Amino acid sequence: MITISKRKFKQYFESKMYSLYAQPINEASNEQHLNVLASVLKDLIAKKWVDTKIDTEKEVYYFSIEFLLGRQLKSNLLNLGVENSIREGLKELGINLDDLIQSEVDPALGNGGLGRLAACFLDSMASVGMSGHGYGIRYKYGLFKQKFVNGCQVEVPDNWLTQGNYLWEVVRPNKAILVKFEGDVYLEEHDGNLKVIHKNYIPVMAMPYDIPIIGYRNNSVNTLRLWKSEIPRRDFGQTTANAKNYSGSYEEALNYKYYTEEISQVLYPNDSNYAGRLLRLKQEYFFVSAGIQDIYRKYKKHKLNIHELHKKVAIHINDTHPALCVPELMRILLDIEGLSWDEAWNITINTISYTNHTIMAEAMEKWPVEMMKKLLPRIYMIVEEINKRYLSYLNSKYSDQNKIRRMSIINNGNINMANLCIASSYSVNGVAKLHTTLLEKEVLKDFYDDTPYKFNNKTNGIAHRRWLMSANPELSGLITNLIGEEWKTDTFKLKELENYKNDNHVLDRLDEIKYNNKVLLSNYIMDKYDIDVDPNSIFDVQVKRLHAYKRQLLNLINIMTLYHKILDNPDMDIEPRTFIFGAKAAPGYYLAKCIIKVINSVADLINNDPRVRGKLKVVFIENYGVSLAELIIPAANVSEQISTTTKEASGTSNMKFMMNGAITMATLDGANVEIHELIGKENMFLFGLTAEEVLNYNKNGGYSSIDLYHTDLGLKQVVDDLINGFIPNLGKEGREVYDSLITYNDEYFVLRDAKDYERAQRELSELYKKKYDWNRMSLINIANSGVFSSDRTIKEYGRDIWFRGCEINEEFNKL
Ligand code: GPV
Repeated sequence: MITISKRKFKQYFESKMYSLYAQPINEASNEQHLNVLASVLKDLIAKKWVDTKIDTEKEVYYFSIEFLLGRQLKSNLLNLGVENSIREGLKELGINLDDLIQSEVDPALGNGGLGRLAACFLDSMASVGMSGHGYGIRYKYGLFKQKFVNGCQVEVPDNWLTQGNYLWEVVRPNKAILVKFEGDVYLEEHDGNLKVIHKNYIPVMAMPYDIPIIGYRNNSVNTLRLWKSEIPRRDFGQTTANAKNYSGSYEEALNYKYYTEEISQVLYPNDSNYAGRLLRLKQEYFFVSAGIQDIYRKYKKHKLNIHELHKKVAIHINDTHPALCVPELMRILLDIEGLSWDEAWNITINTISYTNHTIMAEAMEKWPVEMMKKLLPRIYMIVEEINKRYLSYLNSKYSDQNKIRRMSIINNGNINMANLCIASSYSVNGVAKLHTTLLEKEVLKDFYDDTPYKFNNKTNGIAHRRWLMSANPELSGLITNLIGEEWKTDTFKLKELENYKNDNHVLDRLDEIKYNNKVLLSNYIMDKYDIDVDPNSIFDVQVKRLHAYKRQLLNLINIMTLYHKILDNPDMDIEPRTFIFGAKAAPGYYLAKCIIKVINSVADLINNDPRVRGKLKVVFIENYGVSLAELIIPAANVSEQISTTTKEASGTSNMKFMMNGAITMATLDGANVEIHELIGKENMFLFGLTAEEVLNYNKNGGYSSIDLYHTDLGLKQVVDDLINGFIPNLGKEGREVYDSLITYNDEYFVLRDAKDYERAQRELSELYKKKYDWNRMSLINIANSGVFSSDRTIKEYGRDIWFRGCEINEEFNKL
């Protein structure tokens, strides 16, 4: 927490404007105002942004290949507690703070849930006062921007660094690090000892760019350090004595420059899907090696005892993308510190912990041995040795060769990264109760049976400061009026809202706030798409990545069914609904792109049909991301969480919607199960196959979508619409979607769940007519959402994983 008076701030702002731009405030652009403001704030926190506390307490390093931060200005002001004085000060200088807030870039250095979770965790680590820092990549281009052209997704590069630098970053050239690729590895004798020598490697410089992560009103400022890859500068201090020689031709020099810069050029746009590209492996090793070397350097600077690294440092790997932390740490302990294998291994497995984020086979990273051997020769040697020792351990314990093969780190010429992580860490966690159970009982059963003590659950969470306090100020105000301020630092206090569940004034106010948020979203939709949506209609929202398992298609089929029903019975009494979608598809995911085209075509059909005017609207909002989520989620009445049961590890938008008072329409998948545990089936809408039923179909077969199609004529009608010209402007995309449902037997049970979904949607519609019942339900949802603050999640990580057995643990034991 810092304090600054309005008067002081104005002086500060003005002198900053002169020192940065040498011009008066009223001549500066919006962009310059924003730069000056960020610069003032960075000065104010500079003292607190200490480099390290490593010598006093254990530090956590969170490695993630994605960090989906969202805009920072508003949340920084909120966390610092200076929004009011700064807003007033700016106003007197003729500047509107909200304009600045809206004009900030939204750094899209992530795809979806996994990257956003990492950002929420940073916010919570700082806010609960934990010394926890992020390591990632400073991609030059983040996730593409999405445009629709004739209903199809078109990807536009996300050139977010238009000014060259990001508003909140500080570059630290004195802390650049050398990362080595390719080359040859030898054992050489030096003074009677064997040493590992790496020759002819390609040196790449990792340049750190630091972003401050400000805790909520508490003095903590942690760091997100993102690495940019560069050709080593001339004055780069670190030795490149054994490096490949690039003194040759001009062309060779250019190729080298390209090789280095390419690494941090662009974020891979896949979500929950492994593509196996060499450049991605380079990215993974690049940021891991830079981060591990950075930790090691800091550790040595503080003259700490290397034998106790695991007592001072916790390294967390966010899914398997940073799995090379394991061999990289081993490399340093073996080749630089000269420790024995056994000691190095003991330190490594007591330092590294791992989170698994999916059970889907196509997301599991498996790197070809040949690729890794060539790109990372020393690292591969270490992985091979880990595998050799792991296999001898397994062989001493088990005789079942199939089991041993399944658990092996290297198998069939591939390195199984999840297996490497599990074998090499002291903690493996899933991200929701059901997900963790599925890991233990199904996907990772062999490992769970072998080392059950490593496994634990950490149900995901969200930064309530961003997703409630900042995104929904009116609702936050109401909550504070009713129960006081304490919920802001202890979200379990939200439970006290239940005392008002029969207070009609409160329920009316809740209704009014939701309406106001819907008006804001309606205005956006009107400005952007010239579509007139009625804020009195039910806002039914599905926003998330486009993926077959998330079943946007199920939502669409229900919309089509409803559409036909209204056409058949024009006098039908239906609650007016606005269906809102937002979703990016991975550029190479053809079916997902076809689904986008189908939704857009159906939207066109319905929005232009006078027969359903005032009853149905469908809006697909382009370029869904963090900033749009902050506008959309507070305006939702209905939260669509309809993934095929067992497929969504957790989901986190389900939590954001709940906290903002939307009613959840859900399968019992991921964290929906825990929402249900909290509020019961009477406060949400459930449908669909159970986890057991899905597992049973997957194991024993017995599902035939075509049989269902022939027996359910309503369903047949909408499926046929995909290919019979009923939906205008739809070509091969309709056929592709049709085939996924019929020809390929509907892998995600869309048709199987369609009827039950329709039933649940009908019930929801009925409930909406009873205003107070609906708003009571909404209030109960908000009141029970406190457990989904990522502060709770992070405290659990601290207590059960990072600080387990440490003195500092006491602090995180107060749950
Ligand atoms: I693996 N997730 C993601 O966003 N990208 C990935 O590559 C992988 C997982 C998601 C899961 O799909 C969500 O269910 C989960 O809530 C989220 O990770 C955070 O754990």
